Amino acid sequence: MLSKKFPKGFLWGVSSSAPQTESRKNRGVSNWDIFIDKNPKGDDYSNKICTEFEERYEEDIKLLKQAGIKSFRFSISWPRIQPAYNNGSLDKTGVELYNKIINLLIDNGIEPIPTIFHWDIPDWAGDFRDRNLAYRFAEYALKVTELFSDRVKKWIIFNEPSSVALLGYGTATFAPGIASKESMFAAIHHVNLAQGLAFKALRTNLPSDVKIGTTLSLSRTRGEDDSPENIEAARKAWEIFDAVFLDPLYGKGYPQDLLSSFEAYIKNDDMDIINSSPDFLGINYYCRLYVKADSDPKNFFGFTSGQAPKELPKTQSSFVVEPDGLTEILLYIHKNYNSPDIYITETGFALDEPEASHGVIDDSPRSQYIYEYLDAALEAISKGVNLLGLSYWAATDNWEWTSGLTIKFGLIRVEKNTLLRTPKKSLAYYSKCINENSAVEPDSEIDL
Ligand code: GCO
Repeated sequence: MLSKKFPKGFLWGVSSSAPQTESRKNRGVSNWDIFIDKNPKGDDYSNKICTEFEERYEEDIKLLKQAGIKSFRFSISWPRIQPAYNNGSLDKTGVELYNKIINLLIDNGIEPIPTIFHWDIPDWAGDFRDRNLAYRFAEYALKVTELFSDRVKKWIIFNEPSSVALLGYGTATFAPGIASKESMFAAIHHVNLAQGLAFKALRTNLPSDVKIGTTLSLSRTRGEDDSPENIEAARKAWEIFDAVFLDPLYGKGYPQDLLSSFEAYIKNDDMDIINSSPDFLGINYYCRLYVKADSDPKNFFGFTSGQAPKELPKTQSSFVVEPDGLTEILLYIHKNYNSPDIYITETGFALDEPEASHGVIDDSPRSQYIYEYLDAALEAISKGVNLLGLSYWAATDNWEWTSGLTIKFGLIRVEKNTLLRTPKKSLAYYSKCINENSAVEPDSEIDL
């Protein structure tokens, strides 16, 4: 019987991001503002307000403190820190906001773990088809980390380069809304280069006690059935969604059969720059990616999304509940990428929740799912994986990109219009796990 106990010092956290929680007030225009405003779908899908975290962070941090949360992974908004290039100078008001957030977290015994880039690019900086954006990003990353590295000891350079490059430039699903094979391969290489340049700049200039990592969205891919064409589709999906980011980061270069698609973009010592072997790897895991072959010549991926096993519980987002996939990816990374230190920087469940009744939001399925994923993480740890922490996505309900405010991941409810915060039952459950440093059986009595 596996112990339900996590190792001593396991870092329990919650995650969020600036573009999904901060309003547009007092910051520069971002690529996502432009993308959303091109095709407005009403207030439920607008990022104009989000949760006004930039004005209400004290209230949120107080709730995290009360719950015993040990770390808070948030992101710093590039458009807020550099609303215009201004010879590289930073906006004082924007800097002061993060100064206050970091200080308040530390004063409350919560470790700040900032993500430098969570997809929001100031409109003056361009987009990842342009190699120069990689250098602009690295210059910004160094300036912003030098400001706070006296107090911040873990930095996450990127959040999910795959989502940025594939969904932004390959499928037009995300900002800037491009669907082009050439643009996608250019963007993949340039986000890798941006990340590598930032790693080198931070490693050279930050204090030696600062740990530098980055976060990839990772899961082992599967065909929707075991037919040869769908097994091949899964191999292709692993290469383009995972390996083209993971392998160069760990010095393995691009997958051989995709190399020709990158040749136009690789220059000089790019691959040495990209090879960064981070101090820790952040993994965002929700569920496996299921695909099926697609021979349509217009689909340059060669596969399309497939059906997940029908017996898996569905959530309000496109993710199913699949804990064994978490164990699988953790063991795979451990075995194939030099047993790195790992933090799960995101895992979470969007639910169609009931309204509050007598001040309680009963999102019990979320507690059950958290328990199952904690159990899956414990299995990986028992097999030797250096899993050092887990951050639930998300601290509060927030703006879920093109799904807007309609999808709720949070441990804390944020009411539309009033922005009133209400802790959900799952926050009390997560708090109990933290307090016992264990995967607690969710049906045990939980004080609210
Ligand atoms: C991502 C992003 C988050 C999402 C979360 C839920 O992983 O896509 O980091 O911004 O909101 O994953 O989809």
